[in-house]
Amino acid sequence: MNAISRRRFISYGIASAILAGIGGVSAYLLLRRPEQASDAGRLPPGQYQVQDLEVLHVDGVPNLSLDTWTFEVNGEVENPFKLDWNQFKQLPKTVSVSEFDCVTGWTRLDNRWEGIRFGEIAKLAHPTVKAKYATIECYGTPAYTTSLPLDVLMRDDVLFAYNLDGKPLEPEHGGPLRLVVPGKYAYKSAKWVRQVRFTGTQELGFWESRGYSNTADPWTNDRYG
Ligand SMILES: Nc1nc2c(c(=O)[nH]1)N[C@H]1C(S)=C(S)[C@@H](COP(=O)(O)O)O[C@H]1N2
Ligand SMILES: [Mo]
Repeated sequence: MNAISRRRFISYGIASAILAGIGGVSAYLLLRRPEQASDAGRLPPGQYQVQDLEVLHVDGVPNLSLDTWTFEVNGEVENPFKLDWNQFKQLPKTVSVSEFDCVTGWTRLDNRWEGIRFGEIAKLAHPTVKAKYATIECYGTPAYTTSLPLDVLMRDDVLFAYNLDGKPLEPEHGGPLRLVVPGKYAYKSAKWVRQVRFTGTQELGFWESRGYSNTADPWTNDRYG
């Protein structure tokens, strides 16, 4: 090795050592989570972080059997339909990681939902030109409802979810199937979904008709209607 190439060899060596150092530091920064301090900036205004979803609903957990469970789509659509559990599970599935913000103040970050996008359901149903919203109706007493504009429901991260963090959704969290609408307070994320009805005007859901915001955006602290 002559003097020049040795010098070049040494400076390459130093450069790669520096790059490896930077790589190591950024890997450390990335892997260091979860940590309260670094997660604080990820919480919407007025929210605090919880490690597990709380269990919150207005009445008892409905006792649902997959043998008799059905999922119905109707209203302002050209192709109303009804699926049983096996048919529903054959739709193209997807995974989406998102935060979950209850209007009472708690937020769980990084929920890994698996299910069927609302968009897949709309594709099968063919909404009419009049359709602008959908009302989600649930199993249970009272039959909980919520409604959202189709432009929100068509987002890629809006799912009818049956798995959470790799496990079948527990009945108290809406199993077998719940809606998940990231970026809206969780009263929009209806548990025990039974029916999707497309509508031309927006209906008021259970909490929305009791004073909670119909737009429900956690990032603007949009809690009350
Ligand atoms: N069917 C139904 N869905 C519901 C509710 C409810 O009372 N009934 N409560 C909503 C509210 S206010 C919240 S915060 C979340 C709570 O979901 P979790 O119990 O899985 O945490 O469910 C939402 N979906
Ligand atoms: Mo909530």
